[in-house]
Amino acid sequence: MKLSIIVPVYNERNTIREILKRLEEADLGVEKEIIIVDDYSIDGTREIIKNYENRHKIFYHDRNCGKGCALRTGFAGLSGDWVAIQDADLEYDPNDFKIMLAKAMEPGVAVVYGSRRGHQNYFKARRSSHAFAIGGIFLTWLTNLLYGTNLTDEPTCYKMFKTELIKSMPLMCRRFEFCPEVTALASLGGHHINEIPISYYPRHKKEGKKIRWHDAITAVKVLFKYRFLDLYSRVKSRFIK
Ligand SMILES: Nc1nc2c(ncn2[C@@H]2O[C@H](COP(=O)(O)OP(=O)(O)O)[C@@H](O)[C@H]2O)c(=O)[nH]1
Ligand SMILES: [Mg+2]
Repeated sequence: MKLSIIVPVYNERNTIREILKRLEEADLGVEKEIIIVDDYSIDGTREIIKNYENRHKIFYHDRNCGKGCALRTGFAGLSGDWVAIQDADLEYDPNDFKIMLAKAMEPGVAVVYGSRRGHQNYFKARRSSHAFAIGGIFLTWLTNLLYGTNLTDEPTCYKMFKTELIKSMPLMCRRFEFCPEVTALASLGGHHINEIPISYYPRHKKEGKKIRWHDAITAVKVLFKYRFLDLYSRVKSRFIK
């Protein structure tokens, strides 16, 4: 069993060293492959990452394209049996991959999400704005409504997939709409999304958080788009011969 961990990075010079250290030190009980995708950072992050070239696989984009683009670059270049996503900030704890992997190893499982909902920090107002928490709850509710899922945290970064599943998905996302797109495609493909409780240490906009309210609107559009494309193709296959 080998786990590929993709780290999409854009202007994270304050946290990139620490998150790579935590990833390297995490004892997950399986072989790890760390893949860093630098999305044309211009704050000195790229120069820091260059020091890791002999230890990890690194891809450099020649223009800023978005987190979704960076993830797709990573998926194309991975060699593990499973893949996980690790943001380049310190909001998540790589040791939590271990409990997610335990679930991943159960027979028939292809998707595991780490859920932040039960963690004490999810609503911690001082560091994270409430808007992110409420936006996340709304997107999770909408996902459950449209896809009949029973999720507690859809927009979590900690998503883990069997490599053959993620490689089979026709992903088109460029920015943060990776989350709703991959959730929609997994559910429509009939895959149960397993959730495991994880920890969470939210950061504030001032500390570099880049996601914005309009990303939630894009997420809503993507959730509707895949639901209705699916309905349309079902109706078409039934009535239009
Ligand atoms: N590759 C890439 N990554 C990005 C971009 N914008 C943000 N990220 C990364 O995506 C991750 C999540 O960003 P963040 O603002 O913390 O949003 P979160 O999804 O709410 O945690 C971080 O690792 C960022 O460096 C981008 O344009 N390109
Ligand atoms: Mg983050």
